[in-house]
Amino acid sequence: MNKYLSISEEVQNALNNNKPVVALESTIISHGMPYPQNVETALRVEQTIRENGATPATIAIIGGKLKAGCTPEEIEYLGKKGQDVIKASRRDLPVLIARKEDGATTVTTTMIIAAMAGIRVFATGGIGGVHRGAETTMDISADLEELAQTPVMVVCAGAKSILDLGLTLEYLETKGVPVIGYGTKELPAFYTRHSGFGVDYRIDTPEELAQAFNAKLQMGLKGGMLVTNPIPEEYSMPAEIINKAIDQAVEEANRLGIRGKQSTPFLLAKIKDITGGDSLAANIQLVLNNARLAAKTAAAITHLDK
Ligand code: PSU
Ligand code: MN
Repeated sequence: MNKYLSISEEVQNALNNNKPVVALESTIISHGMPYPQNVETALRVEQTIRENGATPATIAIIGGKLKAGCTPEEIEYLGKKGQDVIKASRRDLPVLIARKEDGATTVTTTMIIAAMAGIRVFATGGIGGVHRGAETTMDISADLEELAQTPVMVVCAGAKSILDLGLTLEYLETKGVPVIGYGTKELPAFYTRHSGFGVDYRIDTPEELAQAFNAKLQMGLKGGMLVTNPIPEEYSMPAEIINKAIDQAVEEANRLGIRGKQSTPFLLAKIKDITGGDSLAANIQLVLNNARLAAKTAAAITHLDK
């Protein structure tokens, strides 16, 4: 095992005994939600994974260690420090590790560390993608490249229209990443169940998700799989309200010249302010919903292995 990786005892025990484990990211804690809702949500998500029969492994970089399994104290620390923690993508790992710094892991780095630890399923809210206007800014999230090369299943609620959803799907197609709709043939748009874009396949059970992912691994096809799970109807937001808020946030980001890694955190915070917190409430619910599906799917994968 590489000397930079530190797997918690609980997670290591689960892995040794072929018990289901679900990875969770830490940028959603530090940069994706405000304190203290970020910490409350992170702990609730861990609890939900336990209730559904799996072991949670919140992933982060602490003091230069790649942690698979954070303690509640470490989650509180990351949540309180918020945007002062470095948002760590693939390119940030070498220097952060050499300097023994802290880092909040994005979808990209959470996948990298999960794969190093032997964890195959990861639950989050939304992934990064091709940003609107990427034809001139070239702002395309490293998350898409990671999905193309690292063998982890990512369960999310689709992508937000802060991104160009059509271009994001095209990119994933080029890179050979299967995009699955859970119980739907339409790509969910995070806060709402509908985007107007189709996905490759509809799958209705955790067992079939497990079989498809297992087939990919066994064939030796590199890369992960993206499972898009629509927000439950009762928590979804009215499309006109959320789309207006997103357009307004994107306009403001352009006006202020926000770019690069600041872009996604800025937009998320702006949308929350414009919607008076309604988007945060929806965000929390969709993450819990993804945690449930990921836990069941991780369990189904361990049954296939036997
Ligand atoms: N989308 C969300 N919440 C988040 C993120 C995206 O709804 O917290 C975070 C994730 O960590 C994701 C990252 O991997 O933003 C993407 O950032 P960028 O667009 O800079 O690649
Ligand atoms: Mn970017």
